[in-house]
Amino acid sequence: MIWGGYHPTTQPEQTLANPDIDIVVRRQGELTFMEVVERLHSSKTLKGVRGVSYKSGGRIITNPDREFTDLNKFPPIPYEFIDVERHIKDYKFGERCIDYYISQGCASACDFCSEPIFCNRRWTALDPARVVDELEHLKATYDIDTFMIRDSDFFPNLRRVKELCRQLIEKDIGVRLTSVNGRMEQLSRLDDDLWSLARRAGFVEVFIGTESGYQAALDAMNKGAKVEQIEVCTRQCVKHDIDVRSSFMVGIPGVDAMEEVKRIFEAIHRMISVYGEQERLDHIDILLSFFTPYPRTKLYDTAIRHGLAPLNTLEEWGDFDQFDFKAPWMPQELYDLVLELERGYVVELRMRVWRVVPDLFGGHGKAGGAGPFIYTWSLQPQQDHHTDADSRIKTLTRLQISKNPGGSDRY
Ligand code: B12
Ligand code: SF4
Repeated sequence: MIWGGYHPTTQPEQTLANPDIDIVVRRQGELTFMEVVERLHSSKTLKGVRGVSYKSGGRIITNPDREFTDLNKFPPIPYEFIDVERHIKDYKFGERCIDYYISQGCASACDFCSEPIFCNRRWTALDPARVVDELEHLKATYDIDTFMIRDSDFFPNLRRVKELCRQLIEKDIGVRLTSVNGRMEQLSRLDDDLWSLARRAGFVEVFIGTESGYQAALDAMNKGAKVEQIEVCTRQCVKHDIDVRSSFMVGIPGVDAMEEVKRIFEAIHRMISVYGEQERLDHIDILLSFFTPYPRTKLYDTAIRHGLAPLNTLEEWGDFDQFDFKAPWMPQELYDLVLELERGYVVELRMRVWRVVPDLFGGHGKAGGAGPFIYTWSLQPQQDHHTDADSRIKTLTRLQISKNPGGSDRY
């Protein structure tokens, strides 16, 4: 059995310790997998095949890495061999949306992320002409109207971004590009011309890995971003009619968890408010999740120092809760609060926050109490005399989490 992808790449020996797995293809799979298949097909050994780890004579052999390869050297994806229809989904911008990637890798080095380990901080992107031809082909052949871009970081090379935009505008193929991933620090520096060019080219949504509204947490994860940049990016997006999807992560080891949660909620509130002020709440999507350690990342080591039990086998990693990981350093009350918001508030965001939040917190303007702190989430119309639903949505929420010195829930 052959495995590839992020986990086997970062933990080849551990993966191969599983008796059912024979070969691990590390990093980019295209050339390595092809060579492996050719060798196996002609009953040859894997000796010298770069980028593989494998079992031989009861030992695990790790061949040297393969050079990170320019995506343009790979042949186009042969869509005719797959059932494309199965991969088409509807998304808020269109009914026939498919995942697509334009680049691979990332030059940054966030300490929670597997990407820098996977690609050694290298980055490669398809040539704009090839992208446009392929999108045009997919639209013509399968009637695709929306492409969800799955790159880890789309924006490092602005010359390419501009060229792609120009070609998309020129060909006018009428497709939308959504969830285009950019780093906050980089997006906050893009000028109006580029935002407007991107919008005209069909970029209707960006994905911002905001991660936190707490500077100490951003620094602890080596994000290279500043809290102030959150609002800069959001305002640029709203100005240029581009939707935002933004992910936040709670539970970074080594930072003050209470302060972290509080600042994250404040940042979410500010982002939502930017869209709320324009009555454009349907154009922002917030994803809130818990920090989850991944193998060989710096924050995995930090997590161990803060009480995480080490994960030593593939089976342990397989059983590890990747979705609602309750870190040992995360106070239960804060964990429950975030879970509540993650499950109720965030999921329901597009359905009008103001309807959901009071249910969670016990009614309009009312405070809920939990353990050693209290939290208040209230809906405050911008002007008191406005009582209709839309004006309430405008300002949405005001969240306060503070220590409840008495531990009482009378508030
Ligand atoms: C799209 C995506 C998703 C989608 C999946 C949609 C779908 N139906 O495929 C969704 C949103 C559901 C998702 C969910 C999750 N994801 Co995700 N996801 C991605 C993303 C953005 C793109 C994946 C992709 O298609 N890339 C394009 C392909 C071509 O690249 P690739 O998958 O790496 O494959 C190449 C090589 O790895 C190798 N290869 C891969 N598989 C195989 C297999 C064989 C046999 C061989 C030979 C080679 C090989 O060859 C390929 C070509 O070079 C990546 C980040 C990224 N940009 O890659 C994260 C990523 C894979 N996800 C990640 C994570 C953590 C998750 C979640 C756990 C998050 C969460 N807590 O909810 C869940 C887990 C879901 C699950 N059930 O497993 C991490 C994985 C980290 C790790 N160490 O494992 C990544 C790397 C993001 C990150 N930087 O942290 N994800
Ligand atoms: S989180 Fe994003 S920017 Fe940071 S290293 Fe990973 S892919 Fe790159």
